[in-house]
Amino acid sequence: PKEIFLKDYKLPYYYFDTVDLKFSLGEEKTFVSSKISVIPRVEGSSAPLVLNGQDLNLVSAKVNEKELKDGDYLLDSRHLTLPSPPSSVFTLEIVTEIYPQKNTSLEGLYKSSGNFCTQCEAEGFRKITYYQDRPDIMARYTCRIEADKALYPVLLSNGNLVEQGDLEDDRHYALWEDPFKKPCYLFALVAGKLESRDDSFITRSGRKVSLRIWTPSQDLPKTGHAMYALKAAMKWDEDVFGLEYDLDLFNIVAVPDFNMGAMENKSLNIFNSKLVLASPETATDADYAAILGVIGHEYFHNWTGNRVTCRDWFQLSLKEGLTVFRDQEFSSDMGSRTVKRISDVSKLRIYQYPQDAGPMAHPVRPHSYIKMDNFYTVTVYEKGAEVVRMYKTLLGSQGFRKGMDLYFQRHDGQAVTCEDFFAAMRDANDAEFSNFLLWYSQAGTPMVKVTSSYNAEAHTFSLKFCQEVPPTPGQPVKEPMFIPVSVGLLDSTGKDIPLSSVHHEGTLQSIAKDGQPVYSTVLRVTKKEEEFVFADVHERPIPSLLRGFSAPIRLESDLADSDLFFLLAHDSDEFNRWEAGQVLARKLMLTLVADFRQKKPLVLDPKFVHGLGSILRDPSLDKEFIAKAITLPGEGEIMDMMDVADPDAVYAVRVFIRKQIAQELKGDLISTVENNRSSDVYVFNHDNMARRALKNTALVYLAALDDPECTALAMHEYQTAANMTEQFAALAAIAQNPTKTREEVLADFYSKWQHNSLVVNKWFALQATSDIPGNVENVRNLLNHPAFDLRNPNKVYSLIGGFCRSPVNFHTKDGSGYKFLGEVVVQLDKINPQVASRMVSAFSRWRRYDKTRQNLAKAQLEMIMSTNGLSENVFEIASKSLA
Ligand code: HT7
Ligand code: ZN
Repeated sequence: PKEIFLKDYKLPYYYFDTVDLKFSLGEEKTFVSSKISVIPRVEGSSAPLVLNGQDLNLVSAKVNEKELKDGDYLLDSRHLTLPSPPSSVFTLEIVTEIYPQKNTSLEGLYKSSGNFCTQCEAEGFRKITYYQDRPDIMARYTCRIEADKALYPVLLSNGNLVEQGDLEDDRHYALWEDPFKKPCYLFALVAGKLESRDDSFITRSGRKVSLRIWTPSQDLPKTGHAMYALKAAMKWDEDVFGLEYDLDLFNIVAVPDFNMGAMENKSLNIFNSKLVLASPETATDADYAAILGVIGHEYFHNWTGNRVTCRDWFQLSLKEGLTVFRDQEFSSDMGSRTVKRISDVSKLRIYQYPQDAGPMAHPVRPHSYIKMDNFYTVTVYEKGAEVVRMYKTLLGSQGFRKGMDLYFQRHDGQAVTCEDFFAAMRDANDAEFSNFLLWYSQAGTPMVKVTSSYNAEAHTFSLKFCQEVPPTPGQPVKEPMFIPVSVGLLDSTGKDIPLSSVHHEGTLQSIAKDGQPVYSTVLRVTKKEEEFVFADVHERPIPSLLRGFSAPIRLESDLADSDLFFLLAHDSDEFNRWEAGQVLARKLMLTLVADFRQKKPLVLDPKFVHGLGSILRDPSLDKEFIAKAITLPGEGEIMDMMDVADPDAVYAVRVFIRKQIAQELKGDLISTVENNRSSDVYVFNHDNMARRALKNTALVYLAALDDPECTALAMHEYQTAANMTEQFAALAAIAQNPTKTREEVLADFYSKWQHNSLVVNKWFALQATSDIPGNVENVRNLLNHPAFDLRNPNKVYSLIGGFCRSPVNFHTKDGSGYKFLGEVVVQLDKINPQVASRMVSAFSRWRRYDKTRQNLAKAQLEMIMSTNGLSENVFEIASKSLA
């Protein structure tokens, strides 16, 4: 397979001005006609016009209405080339025949539950017609759809509906016109039996926008939350960024078969149903929160992605990092900022840090790819969002907004690069931070060591930073990064000390602003080694470092455990209170893992239990914060910190600590459950979600004890739960232990929910991620369960993806977990390469384990590589994992 490089980017030789599409949808095949007005970039150019195409049957091609004959064009399995097209504006007409019914890749035009839909990002439009399938080709589209009227009463595409009517043979048509120029990856079409929930939004300039959410009729009652989220997102973007919606209609369609979460097609967002449908009985608080975030995300793309798009796919983070940042801020404003930040940072640590330290490590802007689909990663999305957040940290809210305004002013309607975004931020603020751009080009998580010292005579407090960016594939040597480190200093009573000034490289910089005291400041760490000395510090302070997680780094400080306990109890930065607890927990777990490996008896530090107990009992704290603060770091995070990851030891230690905490805080945990029961009415707001989160966390701790009292309590919560959040948490609590009750409750849950496929997916995931001994066989059996379907990505993500997250069963020492995954990947690759390559990624960290496990995992990767007809998607991940 061919690797594509950023350095090879060339402007296109031809632009497309208008594109008129016509789809004639049929039961066996579909005809697609396109009429494109082509403009040579340079008048008189004699360059060939190369169009991408895949799995297409070419029916005809015309240039300026003249049919092309065999020698007029070249056709191979991936391209249609016109060797010498006209040298000035011309019309190109192409007709292709495609087979959406057979398209299991869910890319291009395909069928889902009897309805037609499209997915064109990144390079799926080439499966519909021959086209220059690259985002810098922006054109104005019309789309005429013709289909059987009874089977497909609803016909949707981008923009405005300009005409519709009946045709012969019980068919009908609709003509859509999108007034905005767009790249083809934003094209969409939907045809099917759907109904809509209708609402409207009045923009701040007084325009009425019709909002429609389309689903099969039986699901319509579950679209209320999605509509609420959409309207909230529209209002938020106006309030926070001054960005208004630009058409009179906004459609969302929910489909059950979708490779990712959702797609921001212009005015016709297509969503995975799990991110639209919710009712208190069937969806958890986490589902409700995800719907809010993703509806927001796709809506925000209308400006960051659609109005201003990417020049090429290497710039993906330009739209994705920025839009993730925007959806994170939106969710923060709609709920608790601290809790949202904790969740986002946890996600980064659990998923992105391992990627940054493994064979698939790549910069936020990758340098090359074989298959672009493989670069829709946590690095491009979540680390990319952290990069955007750092602009805001450095420039302040107002400075960031000025940068955004300038970005839209300069680039509306264009396809641009990450440098263009950087330049807008810089120029709007007269800022000087050129080596900030390294965040786009250097992979790897910077490691920053901090040492502190207090000078009681000079009343100064020094922080010395030393940074190192680890080598990553293709980047053995790194330059120092520009790292914003937000810092506060606590006095002995736990209050923030006012910061007056700091010495840095021979200058004394004032921190206080306009005579007002300042309690947090952002240090700009830009060198390999650097010292900052705070002046006027009249007692030895405890530093609160990297407040709010101001940069995506690994920070190692010389703080003693007593300092961390102090920060846990007092830091005004709530994120850092949580973080202090996590640092303590990580240290403790690593020590116990070492003890376990040396067969020493495990003893839990009573100070740690005491610290958690104080948090649990503190009525002044937000309940969701408490839930997060008493949750231990996951196994993956601890394994990540070991020279050789030992899943069995980490798992055993985590279970030991959890049981110990449950035992020692049993009384508090029981009252936490009892005092936080819900009323019958489900309310989606922070206070109610926080209460449920705390209750569920306490219940899971208690059930770990596997004693009759706690099991009875969990059963009671399961049976009396009035919503899925509590019912599922009680089920998960009970399912921790390999008992008969577990089997009974799992069976009961399935029989209750067997007709709701989204709930059944939760049931699959719960069993797949389970740590109960010997679960590989169980999961293997579930592959044959009547409700399982390898063609449905949600089912695969629940069962197979869930299984790969189980620290003990996936990594079973006999290799049965790896063998299972290897076999599934080979089977799945023939159906859906995008999903298969997501699954094969679970092998990518095989070198982190002991020799026995390494050999077993490697053997599976080699088996996959030797499979005939392997997709480029899986090839890229498997080969890079082995390299
Ligand atoms: N921009 C969307 C990306 C997407 C996608 C990419 C590859 C394959 C299938 C896909 N479905 C959606 C989603 C987003 O980030 O908003
Ligand atoms: Zn996105």
